[in-house]
Amino acid sequence: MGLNLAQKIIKAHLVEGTMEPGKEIALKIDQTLTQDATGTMAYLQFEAMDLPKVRTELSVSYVDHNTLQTGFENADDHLFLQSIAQKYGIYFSRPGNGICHQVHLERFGKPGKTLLGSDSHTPTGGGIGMLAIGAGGLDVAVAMGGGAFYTSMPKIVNVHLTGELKPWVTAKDIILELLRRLTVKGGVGKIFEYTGPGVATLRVPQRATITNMGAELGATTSIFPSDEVTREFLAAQGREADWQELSADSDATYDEVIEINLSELEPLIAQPHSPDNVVKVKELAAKDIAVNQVAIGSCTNSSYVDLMRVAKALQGKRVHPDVSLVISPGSKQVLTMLAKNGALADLVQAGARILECTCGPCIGMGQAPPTNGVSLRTFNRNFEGRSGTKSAHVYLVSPEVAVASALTGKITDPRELGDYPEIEEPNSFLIDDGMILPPTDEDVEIRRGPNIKSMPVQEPLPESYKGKVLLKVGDNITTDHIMPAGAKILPLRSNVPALSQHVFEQVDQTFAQRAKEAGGGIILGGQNYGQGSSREHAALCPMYLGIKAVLAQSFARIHKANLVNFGILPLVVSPEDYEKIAQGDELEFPDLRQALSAQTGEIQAKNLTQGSTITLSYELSDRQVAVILAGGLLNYTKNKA
Ligand code: MIC
Ligand code: SF4
Repeated sequence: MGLNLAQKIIKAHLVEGTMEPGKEIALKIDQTLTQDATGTMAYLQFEAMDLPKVRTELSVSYVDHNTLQTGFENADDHLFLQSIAQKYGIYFSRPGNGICHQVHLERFGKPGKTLLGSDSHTPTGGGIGMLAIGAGGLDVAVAMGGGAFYTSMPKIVNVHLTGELKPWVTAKDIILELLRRLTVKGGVGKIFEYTGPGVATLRVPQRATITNMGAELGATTSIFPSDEVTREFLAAQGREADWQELSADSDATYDEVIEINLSELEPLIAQPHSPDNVVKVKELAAKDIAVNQVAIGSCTNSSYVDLMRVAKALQGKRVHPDVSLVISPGSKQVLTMLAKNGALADLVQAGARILECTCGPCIGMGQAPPTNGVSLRTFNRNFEGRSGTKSAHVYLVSPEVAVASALTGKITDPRELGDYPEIEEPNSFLIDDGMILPPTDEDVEIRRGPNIKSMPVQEPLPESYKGKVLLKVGDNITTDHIMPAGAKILPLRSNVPALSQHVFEQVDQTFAQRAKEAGGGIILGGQNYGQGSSREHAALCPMYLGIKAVLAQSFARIHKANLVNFGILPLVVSPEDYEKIAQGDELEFPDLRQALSAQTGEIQAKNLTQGSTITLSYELSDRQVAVILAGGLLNYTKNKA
């Protein structure tokens, strides 16, 4: 029987396990990427492994998140990261060079390779046929040390594309359509593999928009075949030698099939506060919704073609007086090309505010919208408060919808703009890697500013445990709820004690204080707990506050792995028991270690407050159980050594 493309790459990298959906597999990792907001922790962890150099084919450290530098913290982190990169054989992409996923696609990604990144949008690399997966920083540190990456074997979904996109309908609308159909938890435990005649109609940046935002489905990753279109892209990047043809066997099978006829799609929009709250743009256009801000950029939609089209649509026109239009190009390559061909002048003349080539407003690093403001963004997440303004209404759209709305001042169907500006992808991109420092053999001293604090350690799991349910939350809690980002808090990413004060602060201001006073406790969540970003701080900081277990109806993949890595027990609670447990209840887990070691998949807990007993379940591999018993992956690895 033939293999699909995802299976082929997995098979070629499989070091443990079998390719049976749901079973744990271990993969050899060829490439890693980190960004500065998760990278500082990842490198502190790598340092602790005491290895002379990274053991991957390629590792790149990007600085793209924390670039506001309102105090010394970010700049200190950048120096730390630069010196670490030099010391351990890692490429260093300097601040200003671009957003990690965009730059990695342009300059480093290779079809058929595995890429592990400490950022949930690492699957962007699937746009050129990589198996690119997001993970917590500790998993990436282990991969840099040559260790395998453990995950459960996903189901492979065939997204079969037919037809062709109509003018003003875009790749963003394809992924929004999938989010509309499947929701933010529809992709958990799955890889989305794109096939069919529609694939050839999509250029690499369009494919990358789709694989990027597959993260919002909760998917393990998404992948396109590597074909002639991929070859042309890599050739235009001066990297044709990195190309190889890759696709599924003709008799490949899949666990599920989804059909999308591209010709039938229309411009779509995700409404506040979730990427799956998707409707047709024309429905909202009919409602005359005034727009305060339009933000174009992020790792989802900031390619050369995206921004050229925006520039063309703005040429000779002026942004609506009530709209602030901000644009953050994806990379120095994109921005320089726009500057050289004059498109940048068109953008500036039209009234756009040009930001540096970083994540910027996507992660709340500046450009927070006004109170109750409406912000249209070409980004991938519109979780409440992520923009920096809790009362803001953030919508997710294509650059086409964004620019149309920036011109009219209200949510607008771009088809109203008339002729679609045809933009060709260039035959050759501007290649200048001067802002990427290659590894050297020089011996360097690590520069550690006062913001870089050491990693806290966790005790092994106790024999039995008693603790209070400190917080009860609902479905689809994001890691932005658990560990918020934004301009005020993000600079504390390498300072766990300080960062921990902010855990759950969007949800309950008193949480951190209460957790400290109680000496830790338990969190109770609904479905898809921990969706969104890969930030391991959403496990690490609760661990620091003494959280020992999270009870949820289901977990998002990366967050569950992060909980295990930091010795926090992820337990599954039934919807009925979830209803019965109240915030403040005291739970007791007698013989916890023993119950877990027995690997029965079930654990009993006594609700001391209510005088009842509940049965919780867990899905953990033997390795994961051992990690939790040890008090996390660092202890586990040390014990093994
Ligand atoms: C995000 O988009 O939420 C981030 C910021 O890129 C995160 C990583 C982080 O929190 O540092 C992600 O997606 O993993
Ligand atoms: Fe940066 Fe936003 Fe992409 Fe995250 S989603 S990597 S914050 S641009």
